[in-house]
Amino acid sequence: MKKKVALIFGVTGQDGSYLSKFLLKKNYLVFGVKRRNSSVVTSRLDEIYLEPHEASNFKMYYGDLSDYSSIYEIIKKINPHEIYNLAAQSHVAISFQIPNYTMDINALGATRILEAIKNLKLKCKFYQAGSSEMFGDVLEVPQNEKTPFNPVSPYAVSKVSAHWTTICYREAYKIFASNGILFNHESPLRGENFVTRKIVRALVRIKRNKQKKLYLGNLYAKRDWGHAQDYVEAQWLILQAKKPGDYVISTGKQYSIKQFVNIVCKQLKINITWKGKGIKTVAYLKNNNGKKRIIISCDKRYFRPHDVNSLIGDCNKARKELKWKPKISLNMMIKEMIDFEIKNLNKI
Ligand code: NAP
Ligand code: F7E
Repeated sequence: MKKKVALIFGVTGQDGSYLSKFLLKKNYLVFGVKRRNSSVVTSRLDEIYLEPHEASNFKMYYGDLSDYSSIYEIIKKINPHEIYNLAAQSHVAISFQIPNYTMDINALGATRILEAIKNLKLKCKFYQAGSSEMFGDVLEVPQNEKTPFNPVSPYAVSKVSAHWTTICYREAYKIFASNGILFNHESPLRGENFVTRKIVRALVRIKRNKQKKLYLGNLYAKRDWGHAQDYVEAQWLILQAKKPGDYVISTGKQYSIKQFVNIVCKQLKINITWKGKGIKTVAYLKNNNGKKRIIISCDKRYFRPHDVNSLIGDCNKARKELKWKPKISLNMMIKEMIDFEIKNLNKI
């Protein structure tokens, strides 16, 4: 039987690497699009890309979501069955510093892919990586597909634009175009400046006396965290549904950043005590001689002009229609993240 062909924009990112491995296991031929960087950024794909050869089921092309001609030519050449748009300027705090770029890549980038599909008159299916950040200052608890969006960052506004463009092309041109509305998902391959990876990495290093302190921002924000491995399965299932649609993907459980720190400390057997409020909150360790050492403080650099305080998803539609459910618990994920950081430290 002829292999199914998938094209992934954002293949070098966290989800891109998990999705590539997932699709290769399903016997797909996988093409990834990477942008030009001054240094090599394919480390997340080492397992499948280190020795590229003609017979490989995984290949990469250079392209950029800011460049319509590259997108058009790659899609034309590959003629994929499925396109996954995972490419984005995905950091919410940074979107306040580079709002025009964020809009260009996240909002117009999705439009450029959909325009190419339309202009080439392709029958392929399209997945758009939407985000729980679109719910912003939430208007309903928990959030589902019918909850109105209320975005509060340039990142969230750009994702709302891509979400509606996807629906627009689905309805106007009958393209099989679907939106995932994914809540936060993490893994050992998460970018180092997202809060979960930053916390795990720092606390492992503090435990090993390789770092003195961890500086964080808003400790009281709450998130619904899942594992990227479970969430890429949902991305694939969304494109296997009979009809295109929009799906919330979440765990339905919520923790604050402070609670996340507590779980990591418990697993690492770091005995901390919290003190103070707001930006003055600190966590300290007591030495054997009774002396206190502060290991976590807040720093205003890590606060956002407008933060999303509380997110929790209701993924009943995905559970019923896609038969999807999260398999990896927060505790299991944190253990995997800790083990990965320890392995990294041992290599040095
Ligand atoms: P990520 O690790 O930041 O990966 C983003 C990918 O986009 C990287 O491969 C990056 O390339 C690529 N990219 C950035 N700008 C590009 C451009 N101009 N042209 C082409 N490629 C570009 O993000 P992720 O966590 O895997 O998330 C995947 C997608 O889901 C993103 O769209 C994100 O906004 C969305 N999302 C993520 C979450 C989450 O919790 N992870 C939740 C909801 C939605 P480089 O490697 O060169 O930087
Ligand atoms: O922040 C707070 C911060 O950057 C989570 C992206 O994948 O998920 C991600 O966006 C929370 C926020 O993720 C620090 O203020 C405290 O309230 O890990 P984050 P995010 O902003 O939720 C959504 C669903 C996406 O779509 C995005 O692409 O943690 N926080 N202290 C901190 N955050 C960071 N980064 N660094 C801190 O020091």
